[in-house]
Amino acid sequence: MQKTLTIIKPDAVARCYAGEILAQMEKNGLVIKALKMLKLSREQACEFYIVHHKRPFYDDLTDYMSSGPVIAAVLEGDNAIDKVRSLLGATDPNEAEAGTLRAQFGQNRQENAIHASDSPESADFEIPFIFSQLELSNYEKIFSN
Ligand code: 3AN
Repeated sequence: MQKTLTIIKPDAVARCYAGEILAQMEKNGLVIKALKMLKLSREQACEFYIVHHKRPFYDDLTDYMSSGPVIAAVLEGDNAIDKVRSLLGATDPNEAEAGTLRAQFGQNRQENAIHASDSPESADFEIPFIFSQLELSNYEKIFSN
């Protein structure tokens, strides 16, 4: 079992696609282990995307990711990181395979509906960046009662 972080981005939350996106994740065998809505500050978005700080789109990306509420989830499943990445499809929704989440719900290369960790190292950085230890242990606590 592997965990990954996914963030439903501001455009997809504003356009009311969050429920449908999470439903498709669940239908594909992923289990929601933690979930919340939050608004990233500009500084938090910059830190979250620090690996991209030299890319030309970094300022636009961090402005956009801090522009409105997002919904973050920790998803668990067999091979969850690669599985979620293939459900997402290519970065550019116009290049994403039909049926992928970005092809269905993304608008353009930046407003592409969903973020997901791209490696175990990214997941190890991203999950505790967004969720506290307490939030991460809630699922086990709730189901053990
Ligand atoms: P992915 O999210 O598919 O792994 P990355 O890691 O290359 O893509 O880029 C991170 C985020 O930066 C993307 N999800 C997208 O929102 C944005 N992005 C990537 N490439 C571009 C681009 N050429 N122009 C604007 N935004 C981009």
